Amino acid sequence: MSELLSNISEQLQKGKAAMVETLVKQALDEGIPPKTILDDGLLAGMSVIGEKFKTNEVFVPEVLVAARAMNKGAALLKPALAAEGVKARGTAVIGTVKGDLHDIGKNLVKMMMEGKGIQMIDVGVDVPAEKFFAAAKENNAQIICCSALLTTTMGEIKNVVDYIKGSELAGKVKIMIGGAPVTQSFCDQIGADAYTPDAATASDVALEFCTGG
Ligand code: B1M
Repeated sequence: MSELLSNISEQLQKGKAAMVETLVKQALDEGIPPKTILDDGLLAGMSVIGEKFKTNEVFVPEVLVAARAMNKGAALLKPALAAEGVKARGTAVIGTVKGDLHDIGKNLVKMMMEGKGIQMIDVGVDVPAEKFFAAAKENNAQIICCSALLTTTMGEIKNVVDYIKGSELAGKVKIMIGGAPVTQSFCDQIGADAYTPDAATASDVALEFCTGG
């Protein structure tokens, strides 16, 4: 990997958004293909952050600033990537379920998934099953991601699973679930496709679903 690309990765890990922007511009000026800048610079950096987050070497604030740097760099690459015909690796709808207004974890999951090159449709908080369904249908999403932070709203995840299973999207879209009170046994019980305990693991699993792994 070129020194410039590893520098982009390192600055991203430090959350230096302005520096990442400067370096991404420089890389484009030097004629490095946008896809290479994305894969070997930005995504490489986010992947390191994801691993460190899993092992508690970095925490939520570091992930948030790294993700902001990632978004700044990615925004510069977007027109060039579109011109090159580079498509997102997949599409996922994400939201916090009905009755629940917590969105910090949901936003982290979204950022980590964006860091894997997945297009994220964020439907916000307090989201009923019908809205998850409509957004997934409209955007041809492969995944619906439900977050819940309250024991009282966990049941709403089951409503989403039941609604999708009874809809035309049954078997076509995977349902991923998470949030502090959610567990693997709850996931098994309601028939969701995957539970993950943290944002980094969620992004790994989402990429597997998108790439058919
Ligand atoms: Co609320 N709140 N809150 N709160 N709040 C909790 C969750 C609570 C545990 C606090 C407590 O009592 N100790 C408690 C829930 C108790 C329970 O149900 N067992 C609680 C309560 C009761 C409430 C209210 C009812 C309080 C009240 O009004 N009486 C109220 C409910 C409002 C509503 O939602 N209808 C309420 C309100 C709020 C605030 C608005 C003040 C604020 C939310 C601000 C916001 O989100 N914009 C808030 C906060 C901040 C918290 C705590 C302090 C922090 C939550 C958080 O953001 N954690 C929380 C106590 C705590 O956890 N210490 C608490 C950090 C975040 C990164 O973690 O979201 O778990 P988390 O995400 C993790 C993983 O869970 C996972 O990835 C993330 C990290 O990698 N993950 C997923 C999350 N979603 C995923 C989805 C996936 C995969 C992984 O796949 C799709």
